[in-house]
Amino acid sequence: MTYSLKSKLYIETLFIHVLLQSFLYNLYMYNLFIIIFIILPTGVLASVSDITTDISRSVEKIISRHSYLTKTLNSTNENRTCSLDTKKERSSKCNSKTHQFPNRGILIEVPGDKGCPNGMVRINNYCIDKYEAALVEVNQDGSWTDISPYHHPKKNIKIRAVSAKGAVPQGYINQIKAKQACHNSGKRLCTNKEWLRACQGSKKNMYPYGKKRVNKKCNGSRKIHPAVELFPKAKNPYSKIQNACINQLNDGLALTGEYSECVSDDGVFDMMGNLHEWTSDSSGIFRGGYYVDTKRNGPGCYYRTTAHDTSHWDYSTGFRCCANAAD
Ligand SMILES: [Ca+2]
Repeated sequence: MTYSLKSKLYIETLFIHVLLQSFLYNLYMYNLFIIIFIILPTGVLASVSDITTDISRSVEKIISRHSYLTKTLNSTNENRTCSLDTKKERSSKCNSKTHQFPNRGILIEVPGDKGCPNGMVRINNYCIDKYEAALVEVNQDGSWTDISPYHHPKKNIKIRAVSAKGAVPQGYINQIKAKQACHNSGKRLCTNKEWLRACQGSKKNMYPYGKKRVNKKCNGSRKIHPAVELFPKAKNPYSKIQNACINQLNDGLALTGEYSECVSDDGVFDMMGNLHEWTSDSSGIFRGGYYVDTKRNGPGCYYRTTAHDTSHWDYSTGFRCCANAAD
């Protein structure tokens, strides 16, 4: 019996051992199965997913950057289009009370000649603006704010003259404001003598471009007076010459430097035509004629208007600045 009992215990122990081994083996295989077919693929997929996500984000960044650049480029082009191609807009949708800002973002002065402030050409011992002046408002921190070139400058703002190519020059200004604008740019208005010398060039020509008049080299022969065109039914259209829409008509006021041959041998543009230009003369003289007429008050550079005092302004009155050369 003793032997049988021992044998029975042995067999039972062996049986339990086999079961346990089998269980452990199955558990091992089960874990192996889980690892091979579930955990590993999930990990791989997760890694692939992470990589895919990273790639997607990179692509999104690239697309976003491209979109930003495209928008910026389009925005720049829109601004430039508004700034440089405004003539159609000028005549078709003009409201005289609306302030337009065609010079936004384009008023860039090139470095001046030796001894001269920016935007200026040197002639002997003085400097003169290369272009008819545009205006900006100077903020307290020294930065600039655009103002409309089609309106007389508002009271109580600090204005500054800018000499830049491709700008709508400032009309609607009297000598008092023009003088302030030059002063705030570290410049001054030109004397009659300085202005005349700059217009005639080193050869003392009658016209900026030479000795004989050549039609259409300068902007000075518009066929219809713009006030008459804008107010055809008015009893006296000439009483409306401060209207902001006048200089926004087609074929009227040109951009600075637009008439590329209207230039002196010193490189000064638009001395004849486009806008009249105030000088420093205390009696109130502006010179050069404007886009309707460059003959009535004298030929070419000798055109001078003395009919108004220094507080007068209308659509045709502009200016440019001079300065003493630094050495
Ligand atoms: Ca002019």
